[in-house]
Formats: sequence, C-alpha cells, structure tokens
Amino acid sequence: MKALIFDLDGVLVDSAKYHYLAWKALADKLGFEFTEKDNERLKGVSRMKSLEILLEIGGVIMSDDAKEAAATEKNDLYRSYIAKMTPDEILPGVEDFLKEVKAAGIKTAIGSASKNTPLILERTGLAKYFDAVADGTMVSKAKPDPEVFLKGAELLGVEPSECIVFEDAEAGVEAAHNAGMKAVGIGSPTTLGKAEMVIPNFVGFRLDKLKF
Ligand code: B16
Ligand code: MG
Repeated sequence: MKALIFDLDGVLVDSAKYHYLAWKALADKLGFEFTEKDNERLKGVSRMKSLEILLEIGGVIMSDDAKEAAATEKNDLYRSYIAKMTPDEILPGVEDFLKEVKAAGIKTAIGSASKNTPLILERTGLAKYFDAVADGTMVSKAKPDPEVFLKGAELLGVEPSECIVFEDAEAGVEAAHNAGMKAVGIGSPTTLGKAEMVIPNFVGFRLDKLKF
C-alpha cells in the first residue's frame, strides 16, 4: 500500500448536515417535507442526481432549466454555510490519523464527488494533509464509477492496486472496488458490508489497524 484516498463528506468532515439544510430549504419552498432519513439517499450522490431524488420524493416535475436554477439556488445556500466552517468541524480522530500517515511517508489524496471540495479543505485547514485532490470538478462520471479514485491515483503517480480508499457511502465502496482498490467503510457494517473493513469513525484508528 503506497497511498490512501479519502472521500470528504462524511469521512473527514460532516458537511451532510449543511447539504440537508440547503436541500430542505428548497423542499420547503416547493411545499413538501424532506426528512433527515430522506437525506441519507443523497450521500455521495452528485448534485444533479441529488436534486432528481429530492424531486421524486416530493412528486415534483421540473423542466431542465428550472432544475439548473434550483440546483444553483441550493448550492448558493450550501456555500454560505460551508464558508463559515472551522477546523472544529473536522470529524473526531481524523487529524491524528492524517498526521501519522504523513509522518509515515504515505501519499494521500481526496476523492470526492463535491465541486465544493476546495472551499471545505481551505475552511477546515485540511488542505495541508493532501498531496492531491480529485473532486467533482475533474470528473464526469459519479460513484460507483471509479473515475474520481482513478484520477486520485493518477495525480499521486501510483497504481490503483496500491491505494486504499476510505468511504462512508455504499456507492463509494463500489467505486473503490471498480477502481481495483480496497475500501475501508466509515460507518455501519449494515450499509458498508462490501468494504474489506468497516470502522465506526477514526477515533483511536492507527495505521497498524489497516489489515486486510
Ligand atoms: P456538491 P463526497 C458528495 O461528497 C456528498 O456526499 C453528496 O451529498 C453531494 O451531493 C456531492 O458530494 C456533490 O456535492 O454539490 O458540493 O458538488 O461524499 O463524495 O465527498
Ligand atoms: Mg461521502
């Protein structure tokens, strides 16, 4: 193993709550209920696909132009929230693990669907831990397609088989496998059962626990 590739939302930071608030504001405006349970379906999914799922939940039909406008409105509100993020919002245990990884000389990349990745990395101070960033601005195919993880490996100059991915979404674990990489699931074994290893979070997690 030469490199570790990290998903962003749900693995390093909890930006899902801001996605939820921004999508909920749109649902409120359109006049239907959107719950936190519904929001689970949007994790790891691209912005446009998320909007389509939201509209399906509300039983709302929209033209393509109206969808573009709604996605932009949601993103503007979401960015206003993440623009206020601080390093306190890095998930527990993450920074200790990243420090150990860097000290061990292992390469690191971000592999995220989010087009807002640079703003989040900058606001939280996480940028300094990563040698490369592959995000939603660089790929055209969403997870479970392996494109974003293959891009991460390419930017790092390593083979996909030398990478391990950390993911909180089922589609992300599948994307890692489709890239020929192993996956560590962050969250529940019920949803992430296909990963080679599942941990609840990074608290107390160390490199020597990475065993496959
Ligand atoms: P944006 P990840 C994903 O990030 C989120 O989990 C997902 O909920 C979001 O819709 C997607 O990014 C796109 O985000 O609207 O900011 O481009 O989990 O792949 O880091
Ligand atoms: Mg995620």
